[in-house]
Amino acid sequence: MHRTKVRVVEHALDANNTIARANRADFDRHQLAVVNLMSAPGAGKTSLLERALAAPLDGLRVGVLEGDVQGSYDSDRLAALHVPVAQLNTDPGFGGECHLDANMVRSALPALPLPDIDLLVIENVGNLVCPAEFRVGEDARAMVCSVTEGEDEPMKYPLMFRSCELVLINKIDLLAHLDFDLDRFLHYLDQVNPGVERLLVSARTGQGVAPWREWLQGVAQRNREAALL
Ligand SMILES: Nc1nc2c(ncn2[C@@H]2O[C@H](COP(=O)(O)OP(=O)(O)OP(=O)(O)O)[C@@H](O)[C@H]2O)c(=O)[nH]1
Ligand SMILES: [Mg+2]
Repeated sequence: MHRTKVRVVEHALDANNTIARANRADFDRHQLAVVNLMSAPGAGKTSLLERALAAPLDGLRVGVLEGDVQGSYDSDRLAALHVPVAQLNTDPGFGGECHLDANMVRSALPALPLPDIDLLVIENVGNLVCPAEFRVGEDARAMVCSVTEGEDEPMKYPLMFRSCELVLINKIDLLAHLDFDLDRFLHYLDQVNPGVERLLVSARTGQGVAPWREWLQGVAQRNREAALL
């Protein structure tokens, strides 16, 4: 019984990876760099995107794919910045999934002007477990962990922290009001993903937004260089 269950999960992930490769091929055809942005609910993904995209990103044309269980709150916020945004709801079509998978992303691609975008940021559904398991064809993964979540998060959700190239430690403006032990958090982070790039940021004050924007530009630059090889 247990073995059957494991096999079903493996098949589901295999099927997902096949579609993720098809997404990747489409992204490559359009020379599109793609970032998968993940976090627990409310850690600050949309706020940090609003900050990053408030001014043009060094000639880059950016699009956003918003993943939420329901509603268009986040895509409405980002559309106000005049970037192309598509909203993907996992509730009506997919039964309220707690993550985006490659097929959901694929279904939303026609809603985005792919030939006119250089960088696509996918804001995943707020969750620290399932989104880490499903590749969607992205070039890079970034996650937000806010200081209100507690310093032991890397030890409790290691796959998420391990599968990202960048960890944004957000709401740093609140540090003075919390017991959060930043050194201990960084120690745990290095235990699960040694040396992973990390940025101390605050979407409230703007601290760390400049290097966050540079990181996004770096992903697009890397993609352009790879296309030339
Ligand atoms: N003090 C403080 N509050 C923040 C910061 N970043 C975000 N918030 C607040 O945290 C709440 C959630 O922020 P969002 O940006 O919507 O978080 P999210 O990760 O996109 O949330 P979901 O999409 O629901 O998963 C909002 O009330 C923000 O104003 C920050 O750096 N400092
Ligand atoms: Mg959001």
